[in-house]
Amino acid sequence: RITLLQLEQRFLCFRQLEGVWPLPQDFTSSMEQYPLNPHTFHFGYGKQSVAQRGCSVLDSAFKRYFSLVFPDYSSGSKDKPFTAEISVDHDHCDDYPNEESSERYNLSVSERKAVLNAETVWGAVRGLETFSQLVYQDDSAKFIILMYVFNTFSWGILLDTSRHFLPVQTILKTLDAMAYNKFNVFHWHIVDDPSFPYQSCTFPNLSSKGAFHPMTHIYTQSDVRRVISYARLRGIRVLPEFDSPGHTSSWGKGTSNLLTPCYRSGIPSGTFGPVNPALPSTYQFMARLFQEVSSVFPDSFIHLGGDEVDFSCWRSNPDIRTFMQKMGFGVDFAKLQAFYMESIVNITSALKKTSIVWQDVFDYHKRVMVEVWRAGCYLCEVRKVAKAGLRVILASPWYLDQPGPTHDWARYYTVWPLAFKGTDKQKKLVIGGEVCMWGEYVDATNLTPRLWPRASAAAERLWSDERRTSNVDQAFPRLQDFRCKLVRRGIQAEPLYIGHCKHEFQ
Ligand code: CP6
Repeated sequence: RITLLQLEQRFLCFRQLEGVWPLPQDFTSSMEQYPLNPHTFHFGYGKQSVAQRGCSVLDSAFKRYFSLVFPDYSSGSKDKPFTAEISVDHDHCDDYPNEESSERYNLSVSERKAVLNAETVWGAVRGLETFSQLVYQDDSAKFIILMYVFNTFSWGILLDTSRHFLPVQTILKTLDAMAYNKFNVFHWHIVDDPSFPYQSCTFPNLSSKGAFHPMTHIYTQSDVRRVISYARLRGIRVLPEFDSPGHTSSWGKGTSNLLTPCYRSGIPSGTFGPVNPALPSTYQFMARLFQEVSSVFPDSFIHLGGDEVDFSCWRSNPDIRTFMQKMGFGVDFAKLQAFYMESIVNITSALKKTSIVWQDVFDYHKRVMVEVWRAGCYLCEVRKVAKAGLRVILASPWYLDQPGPTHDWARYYTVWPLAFKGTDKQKKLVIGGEVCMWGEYVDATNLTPRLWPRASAAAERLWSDERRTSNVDQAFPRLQDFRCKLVRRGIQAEPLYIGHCKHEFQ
């Protein structure tokens, strides 16, 4: 191991810009290098900044990034020959990030001073991440000078906490890694068929009966608040999904009359299907549940699922068939499904939330934001949704849950979400991409290496200018390097290929 003194000398320089992942949209760099010393370094607010000391988002980001830049030191100095001065135009210190939050920033570094200007604190957090990646840790360093940065798309990562419970610590760790990769949405697929870990105030039986364990495998209200506030400080939105009417088996354990009883040979078989769309009590239940969910999760978006509804149980049930006759649906179960989803969308709209649904719903209901997940010609689907004037999120090319060789990263890197025929206005409707980590084969033991650095490949695709970042061979050494940085920061990202990390020698 090297001594502290040697370490200090190593922290001395900003590294070349190509060491930043995902690559900024626009930048220039000079050949200069500037020394940094943990004893004389300081993050501070610029004089013209609207936010000043006491701003929760920036105060805590300064602390985090100080330890990321100087891993073995805990605080800055009184005597400040090098200041990183951060200024923002708006004070959103107590807000949550939302779809309009600007993440633009402008960072310039010169001798004795770095200046980071952003419209919002969220942009400043992104800029601090870049700054931390510019600090060099050994001698072949070069320089960096000036850059302008903004993101192309936004969006994020889906974690599934129903197939396997993920401890809160695991979620927080993933939020750290997301911030390092500049992902800005955590799509929390919190409940599904196998278990219902969300502890509801209104319906406590949902988790006490539907979770894998009623005490240890649940997310309490305080767990959820902790996740939301941890994400907020990193500029990450938390978007909950309560998927229905399919994928709801676990909901049946703590409720009565919510799921459809399936029939065999004219009598109830004892098994249950999707949510029962024929009973008024179903909609009363959903209204109360979504009322709670929309106050617990501050984000204005809510994911309603709507995918993979199996009609066979509905078809077997005589009460459902009678209801369909009464409603004039005949034997068209898609109409029944549309009636159900419309009612749920109405409930969430009344709560002033913007609904997102899986692409299945778009086939019969063309009014809300759509997430495309099916394989095949996913750009055909993106184009259809955009043509209908609806916003769209693309997930199909970034299914990372299945085990696969890490060199799959190149497949995730060479995705072109806008490569469909359409107008500029239609392309603007593609608001983001999402990496889906479904939970069938994933729990806390393997989540991190399965996610990183493969999700990093998607991160650069979704953040950076595609003209500058289309070459896999050029990206490879940068991604290898970034993966080492993740490992150094305590994220157990798996290796891309043969090689070693520089920090292993320290
Ligand atoms: N769970 C839920 C899943 C999937 C979906 N919804 C899924 C289906 C097929 C594949 C991967 C995931 N596991 N609720 C579809 C959106 Cl290949």
